[in-house]
Amino acid sequence: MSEQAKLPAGHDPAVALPGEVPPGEVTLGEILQGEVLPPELTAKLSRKDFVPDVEPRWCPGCGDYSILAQAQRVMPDFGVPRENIVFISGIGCSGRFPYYMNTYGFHGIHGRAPTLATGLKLARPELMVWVITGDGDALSIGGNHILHAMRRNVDIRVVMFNNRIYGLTKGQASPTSEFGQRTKSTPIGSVDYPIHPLVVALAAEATFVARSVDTVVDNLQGVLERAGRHKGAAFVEVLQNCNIFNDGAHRAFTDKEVRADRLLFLEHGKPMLFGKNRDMGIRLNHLRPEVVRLGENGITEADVLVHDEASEDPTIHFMLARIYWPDFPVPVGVIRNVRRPTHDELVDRQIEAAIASEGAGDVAGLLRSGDTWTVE
Ligand SMILES: Cc1ncc(C[n+]2csc(CCOP(=O)(O)OP(=O)(O)O)c2C)c(N)n1
Ligand code: SF4
Ligand SMILES: [Mg+2]
Repeated sequence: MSEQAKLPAGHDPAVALPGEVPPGEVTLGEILQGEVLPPELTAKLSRKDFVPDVEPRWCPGCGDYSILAQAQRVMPDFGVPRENIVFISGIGCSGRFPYYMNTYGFHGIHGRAPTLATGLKLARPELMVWVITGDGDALSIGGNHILHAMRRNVDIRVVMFNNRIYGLTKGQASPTSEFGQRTKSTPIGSVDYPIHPLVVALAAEATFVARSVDTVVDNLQGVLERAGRHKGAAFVEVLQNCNIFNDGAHRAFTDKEVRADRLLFLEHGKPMLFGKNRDMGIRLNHLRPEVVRLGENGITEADVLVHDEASEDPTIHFMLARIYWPDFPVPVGVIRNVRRPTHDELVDRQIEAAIASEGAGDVAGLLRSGDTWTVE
């Protein structure tokens, strides 16, 4: 079904959904720049332009390769010159990503990529800023940082590679490792309950929240493209296989043979149907989600929930972020997509208003004003 579609079915690609920069004649690059760029900068780039002259160093078979390839594929579509794109990462196997993108990049310290990105976006709002992070980087040491970047609606796109393990440090439990999972740091089983990353993103008020899978490449491209066009804080969870330390963590519902029955491909404005025959659906029963089969007990398509990614009320979005295999199919695609003024827009407005009422600032005068002391 929609796995093949880059944008939700029924969605005219020339018309932007709420919260999106419209694809079409005006490129995202022009909008970010606030001006029309000279043609040599907007000349259509290709995937190859984003492939640098270095060989990626991940384990053979790692899911990171596919995420990199899909990101390189969608990047030319934005019409943003490479020198105006920045990938910022923390520490982890995922943290190597900026080296493999032929753009500007910044390999930061553990968990602090959202912080670096916030500063960069504030200083240079015309840049397109991406954050690449892992489940440990984003939700252990960086948990606090990710929350505040999201709640401020900083105009950045966070892509979290979720392999449910610390890969780089060779296999310790992460905040998304399963309860009871045996890892190097939990040899007789983890007694910690895993975090649902998208629930955290929603709770932190992210304005774009989505999930995809490293091996479901069309869906992944579509989600990255939509995240790229979003204006505001975007959080994308990519279910990624670490074939060395947590092989097959997502296999039960992402393998080709089973995914039609076990993934729920979300489409804005469409009923939440899934299954090879599209005869299974999700409905609400006394505020609880429930899997139903069309035709059984008088159930029809009209009973099935219709996905509304643009709803300001996040109740159903929270439900979608929480339901999971084996009790439910795993939702993939865009869960939430709303438009709110971004951090840099609000700061700009504040500065303009302050200058209008107080006049232009004088830093030297400010430093010399009020109480001053001489330290002897
Ligand atoms: C301050 C600090 N603490 C701990 C570490 C060790 N460390 C490096 S990467 C990592 C976890 C990475 O896991 P994750 O974010 O899931 O990335 P993955 O390697 O799985 O892509 C840890 C604990 C560090 N580099 N710096
Ligand atoms: S340790 Fe895992 S996540 Fe890291 S490169 Fe190897 S397979 Fe990928
Ligand atoms: Mg990890």
